[in-house]
Amino acid sequence: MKNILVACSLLAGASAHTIFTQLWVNGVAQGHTKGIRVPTYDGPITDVTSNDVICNGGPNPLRTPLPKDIINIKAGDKLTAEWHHTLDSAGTNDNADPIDKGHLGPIMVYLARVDDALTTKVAGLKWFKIYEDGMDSKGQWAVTKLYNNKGKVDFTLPSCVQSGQYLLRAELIALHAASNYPGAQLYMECAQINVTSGGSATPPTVSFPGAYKGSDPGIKFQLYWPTPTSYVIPGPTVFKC
Ligand SMILES: *[C@@H]1O[C@H](CO)[C@@H](O)[C@H](O)[C@H]1NC(C)=O
Ligand SMILES: [Cu+2]
Repeated sequence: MKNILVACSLLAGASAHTIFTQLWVNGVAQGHTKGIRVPTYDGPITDVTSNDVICNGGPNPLRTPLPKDIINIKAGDKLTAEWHHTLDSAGTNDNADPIDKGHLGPIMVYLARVDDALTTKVAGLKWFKIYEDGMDSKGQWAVTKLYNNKGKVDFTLPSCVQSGQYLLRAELIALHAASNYPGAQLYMECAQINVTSGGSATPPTVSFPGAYKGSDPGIKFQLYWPTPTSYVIPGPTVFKC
């Protein structure tokens, strides 16, 4: 019975994906898709070795022309990433907005320094993680909090990060089909930002692709049975000032 229910929920949720569509700075919305490289389709990336895990693309071509806006942020500002089922589902009665409730998993945010936030070259960038949320001790997932908060996730731009331009990569991983690899559904978009009033931090970095492996316990993961009691978020530890 349990297996039948799981199979049905997989079918029902198969296309209820998600897109990071708006960045807020200190509670101020910056505009729907403004400064964010959004895809034309809301599908997942499942190959963690592909360049498509950097800022999406591949099976979900990026909308062109790429945005020309760069969002100004002061180091230490409170940011909010807002996700929606599709580019058009915000404010509709789509019950799979911001995402299908069954797409449980973690949410992470990374930064990579760039000379120009409008750069089209994303291969080879060096990333550090500034936020993560997985599953808490009561079994509540980051995605459930996001769903209950209408797609919004709050985090802080670390106050010691150097001033300059960055790509901000916000990522959600849905684990409902992750018991084998490939199966985990990675959803990520990159926002173009300009950090001011920064410090002098030199965080350790990782590469995309490279930061995740198909065998990582947070990528190949059994979500349903036995009921998980812990979850190891993939990638590096969160950088703290
Ligand atoms: C970044 O912010 C600084 C300080 O306000 C400004 O001088 C610079 O023009 C900005 N760069 C971009 C690309 O917006
Ligand atoms: Cu999906």
